[in-house]
Amino acid sequence: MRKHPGTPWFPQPAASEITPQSIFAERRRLLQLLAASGASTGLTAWAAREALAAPAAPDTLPALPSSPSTVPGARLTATPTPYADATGYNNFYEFGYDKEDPARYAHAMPTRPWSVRIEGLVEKPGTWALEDLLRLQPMEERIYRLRCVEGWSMVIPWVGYPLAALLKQVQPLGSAKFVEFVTRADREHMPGLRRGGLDWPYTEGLRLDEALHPLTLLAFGMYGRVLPNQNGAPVRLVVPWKYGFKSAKSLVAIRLVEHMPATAWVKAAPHEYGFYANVNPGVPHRRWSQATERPIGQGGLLAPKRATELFNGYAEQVGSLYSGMDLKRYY
Ligand SMILES: Nc1nc2c(c(=O)[nH]1)N[C@H]1C(S)=C(S)[C@@H](COP(=O)(O)O)O[C@H]1N2
Ligand SMILES: [Mo]
Repeated sequence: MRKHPGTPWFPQPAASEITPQSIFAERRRLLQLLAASGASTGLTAWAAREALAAPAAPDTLPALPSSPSTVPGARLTATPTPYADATGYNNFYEFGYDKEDPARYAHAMPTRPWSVRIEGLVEKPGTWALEDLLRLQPMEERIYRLRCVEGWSMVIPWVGYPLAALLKQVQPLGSAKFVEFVTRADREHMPGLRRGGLDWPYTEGLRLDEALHPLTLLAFGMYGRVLPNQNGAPVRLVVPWKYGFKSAKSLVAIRLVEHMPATAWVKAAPHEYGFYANVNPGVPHRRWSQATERPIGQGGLLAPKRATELFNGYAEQVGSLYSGMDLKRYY
């Protein structure tokens, strides 16, 4: 992987191997493919709009559409949230507590060089350069609904591959039962770290079987482009059946452990946030109902709410992970 100052960090062919015209053609081809394969889904509108848009951005991240037969429920039949809303209304508390703060400040965070440490109970611990993560396997497009615990939701076409692909490479030991995720904490570039509230770095966790579930995504891009910093560049987790806070941004370490790890939210407010954090309209937050949600980018505060679904609509795929568990107790 060559590093050129001032160019994007993802692997690129040398300038001699590619012309701007062929980049554009490749993007068009990708979008046409997406539009064709997404017929009668929300993807169509999105891809069609993007296909018409002017020249390819230099931050294109091609992905194959995921096949609904290999990943049931991976593609929602809902219209994606407008890009401007998905990148302008964010939670990334390292950059501040207002929804506009991440878009305002995160661009200053350097996202290369970047690496992710794989540690703990694995056969092959080590440090993965971002370039190696990007090459591990072809990227897929996955349209998922992200439901924030605060009561709003978005529909986002992510680009990535299952976290399981990476975990299989590093081979968890039999004693590994949970996965802990550690994210970047950088005082120089993250103004939010100077404020209290959460214990930095922001950490999250999953049970190993949740981490290995094919819906659990390691995402590098969205809307066919590399992730904007405010959405968790250069690599984040996306766990679609859990509240948004489980989907940790800007990962720097993935640690396989035996015992349930503490997480930033459980440490900050143990009565309000549980380890599981499965989306569940029947289990209210201590201070508000979780029965409905406000879709972002569809008419603002006056927009009609939609009913929140058990496991955020992915019950058929993930319900069996929790059979026999009291979801009111393990919230
Ligand atoms: N490192 C880190 N990851 C994070 C957060 C955060 O504050 N820091 N916020 C979480 C919350 S509360 C939500 S709802 C989602 C929002 O993701 P989005 O901004 O890409 O929609 O990111 C999650 N991941
Ligand atoms: Mo959230």
